[in-house]
Amino acid sequence: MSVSAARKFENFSEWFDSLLLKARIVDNRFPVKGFSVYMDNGAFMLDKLKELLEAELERTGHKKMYFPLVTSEELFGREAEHIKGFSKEVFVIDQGPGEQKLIIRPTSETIMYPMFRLWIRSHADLPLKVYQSVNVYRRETKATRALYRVREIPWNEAHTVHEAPSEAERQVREALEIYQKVLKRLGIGYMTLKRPDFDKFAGAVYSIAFDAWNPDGKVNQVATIHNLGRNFAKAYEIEFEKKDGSRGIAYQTCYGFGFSRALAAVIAQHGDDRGLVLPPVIAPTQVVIIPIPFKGQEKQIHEYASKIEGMLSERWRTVLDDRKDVTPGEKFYHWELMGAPIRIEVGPREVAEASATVARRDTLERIKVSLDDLVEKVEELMKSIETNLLEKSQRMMLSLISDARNVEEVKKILRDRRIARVEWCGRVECAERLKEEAGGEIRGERYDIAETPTGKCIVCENDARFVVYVARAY
Ligand code: PR8
Repeated sequence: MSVSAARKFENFSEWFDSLLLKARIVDNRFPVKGFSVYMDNGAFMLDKLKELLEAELERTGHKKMYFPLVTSEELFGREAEHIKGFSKEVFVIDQGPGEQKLIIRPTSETIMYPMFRLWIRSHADLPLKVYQSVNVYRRETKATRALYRVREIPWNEAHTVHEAPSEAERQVREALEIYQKVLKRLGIGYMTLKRPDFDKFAGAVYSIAFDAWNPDGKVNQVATIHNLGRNFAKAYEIEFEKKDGSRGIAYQTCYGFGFSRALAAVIAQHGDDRGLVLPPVIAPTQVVIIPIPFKGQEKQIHEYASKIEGMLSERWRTVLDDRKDVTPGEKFYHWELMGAPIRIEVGPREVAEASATVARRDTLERIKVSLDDLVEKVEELMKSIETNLLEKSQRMMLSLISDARNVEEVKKILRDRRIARVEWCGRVECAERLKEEAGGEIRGERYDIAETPTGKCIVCENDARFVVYVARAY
């Protein structure tokens, strides 16, 4: 059975903005650009994302810490590329005459690394793996948009320090696995791309990004991983005594996961014309029970519904919607909007048969289940919903990619809200021309698979060196 999702593909902005408000995720009417209010369901899901990711970071030996919100101008300026990349994007606190200005963290390298310098003395102190889930602040100049591009950014950042470049490389792969695992639970379809040099993180040797598809054709970068080499370690003097007694400069990585962007991807990729479709792991309500009243049997039906609630609520976030002044039809509509993965209907027939009618939100299929099998069946359906969302989203990701042999074809692909795969010589001038003429950005080459170019750069027609993906982006 297929459920219509036409509206989000036809007019994404309208569909998305109205859903955010109706489903109590974000109220974006606070009158400061880029600063949002996360309402009950939005706040709940951001917390769940954080829990999910932090569990993986803990499992792999990262230590949670909290660092200050501000840095000084001196610390901020130490790594040349970093300050070049961020200086126009920071909020500054003016403390008044005679006092130094403070810089609010746009990311925490310049706050953490001076401390790493104090903590790291010898190879025995390495590796160091630290993380925090906090808000960072960027004075974004592009148009802001709830969840996708905000100025107060809820995220998780992890920072690691190593003895050798091979260990930093291994750390990049560990980070990749951690993020893949979390995104899989959310059923998000994405590509992992190695960003072209001109688009890497300010101060990094190279950057890998997770670009999730979006119904309007713009890709949504939900997370990034950076190999920092020794660029920051040199600027912040992160040195250590090696096993042989000589001094070494440390190697570093950092990686960031945008909670609000991941939430945007969940909403945008899975949602349909009826509203949210949530992966069970973050759904505020996982099971909703709706009694279907019948004259004279109200009491039995209510008791039966309560019994089912008791059976399920230990395991799942369960709500018995026994509001008296709302019809079952209105309740169905409401919980479909809210994206509750499973709905259970109980009326006189279910009471008589000791059964329940179970509907899944992703496909809207309904089945009759006997009470004895209910817990097991719900468990099975939750797993099936998670798998179905992931498979659907991954298929969609692949189906959006088309090969383009020239700039005109790229233009057409982007106009159709799709992603173009092209061959490129690697020169910035060609990337800029492509952006000007076709409106899309070169997002990078695939990191997970090797793709070898066989022809010419689609812009200058010199030999191509990379197979890259071109898309509009948030
Ligand atoms: C780093 N340093 O900073 P990154 N709105 C929503 N999400 C955002 C925004 C925004 N304006 N800007 C960034 N993000 C490195 C890694 C420490 C951690 C989210 O990397 O600049 C995006 O999902 O790439 C982005 O991928 C992530 O933060 C990391 O930001």
